Amino acid sequence: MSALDAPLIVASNRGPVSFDHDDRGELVARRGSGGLVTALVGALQEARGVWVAAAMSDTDRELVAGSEGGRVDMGAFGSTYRVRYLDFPPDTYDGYYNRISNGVLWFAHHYLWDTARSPTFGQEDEQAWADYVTVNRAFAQALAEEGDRFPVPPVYLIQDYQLALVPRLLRELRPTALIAHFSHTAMAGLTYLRILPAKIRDGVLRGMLGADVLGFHSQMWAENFLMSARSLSGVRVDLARSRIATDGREVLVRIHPISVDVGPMREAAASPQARELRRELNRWRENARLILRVDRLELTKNILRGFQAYELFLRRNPSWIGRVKFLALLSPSRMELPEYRSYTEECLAEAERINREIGDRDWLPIEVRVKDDYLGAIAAYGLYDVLFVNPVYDGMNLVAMEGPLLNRRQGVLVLSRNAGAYWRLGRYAIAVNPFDLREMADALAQALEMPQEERARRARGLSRLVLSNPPARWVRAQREDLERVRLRRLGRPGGPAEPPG
Ligand code: GDG
Repeated sequence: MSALDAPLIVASNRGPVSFDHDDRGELVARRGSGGLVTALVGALQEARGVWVAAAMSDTDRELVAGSEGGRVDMGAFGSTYRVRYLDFPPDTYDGYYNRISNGVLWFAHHYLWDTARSPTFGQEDEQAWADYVTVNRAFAQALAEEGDRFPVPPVYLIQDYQLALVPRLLRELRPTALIAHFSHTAMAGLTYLRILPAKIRDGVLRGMLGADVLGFHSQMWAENFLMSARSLSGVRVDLARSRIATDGREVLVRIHPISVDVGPMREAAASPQARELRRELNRWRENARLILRVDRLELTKNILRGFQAYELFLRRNPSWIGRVKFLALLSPSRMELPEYRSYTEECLAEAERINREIGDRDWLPIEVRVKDDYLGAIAAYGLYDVLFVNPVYDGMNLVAMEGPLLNRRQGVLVLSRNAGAYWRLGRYAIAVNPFDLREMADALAQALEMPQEERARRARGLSRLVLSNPPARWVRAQREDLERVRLRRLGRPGGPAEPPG
């Protein structure tokens, strides 16, 4: 059966829905937002597939306890796919998720360490790595079992850095399986990855190489992976064709930028609650122009330098004092990690200092709102004059895509060159080096002072580019890659036409 129509099995750390009890005690399923969930759930519905994920909440765990093998049929919630939950002891999950995934791999892929002082690897990391391997192995085992339940071989779409070992572990269990792995994050270059203990570095790279297809959001990350793979023994890398030969197999390295789902976002933006939120924001902004940022409170998002760049902009362009406001909508994230707690404090203190030094009784230059408020973000997208997206490194960055779709003021996008989104949207944005305060300050000035016609041209270009890549295409492209692999294995090269690049 063609990989385009084969049953679909998805694996990710977090599942597509979160279960909860409503006021009457009934179980309800809430679907996650974002292009990834939309694209994959759409494809799973069509294929009546399975999504394998870790149980997160107590309600997830209740479901696991009351179900056969952790399998939840989403039919009861109006969907046609199944979720299989894996339940891990808290200590094991902590080692796998907080310590290795978020504390080591996330830091490595986004160049987050201050290398004069950190990291130092020791005994504790050995245990945490063992936990990471245990969880990845359990995922691989569950995926193999789920695959066996279909009458024909499925295709596997494995998501992200938390499950980097799954392709290899699944390959060991099912040598002919069709496996794609997608990295939503940035991918660091080889010299930086060499910070990692060899066991972790090689484990991750060889783990990923168990797949047939490795997907990335941008060329920067794909190239970094190819160069790192070249350092492994027994691996041959064809840079020009973006292919890797290993273990008698071929691995394709592909670029498939994800997108956002415009329909539900526009619906949410048109809701009475969003309208009310916009009215409130308009009252708050008064006649000032609005610079907006929307981020998880996350080290990679470069919030601190963002405030400092804005301060520099105000100091160098005093005519803007009192005429512009910077709204930072920040949703709390990973507060289990000390680095995130102290970063949050630093960001808040810096905003306060700037307000104290530059603001006065009638005008404060920065407003920071720290809360989980997706609708608030959707509402604010409508109103910005400048959307400031300056991550130090970012796999893609969905905010850079969502803003232009919902904005009503022909707002300008200021975008870091180190965001995957730059690879797609860069020509219509003002590009910045996220470490260079001066360049970011100048970009803010340029954005605020840009002539109307130029703003309109860029805003049109951005929304056209985003709309031209619906989320379903992202899944389809990965299936097409797997179909090429399947045909090649059968000795029948060809299949879906290969896209350029
Ligand atoms: C990874 C990669 C890659 C905003 N406020 C709230 C909220 N949002 C939504 C936004 C947007 C999403 O969260 C954040 O998008 P990012 O792209 O910044 O995502 P990351 O979390 O860093 O995720 C990233 C992405 O995967 C997809 O492949 O683009 O590079 O790092 O949709 O509108 N969501 C909730 N509460 C809020 O207050 N729940």
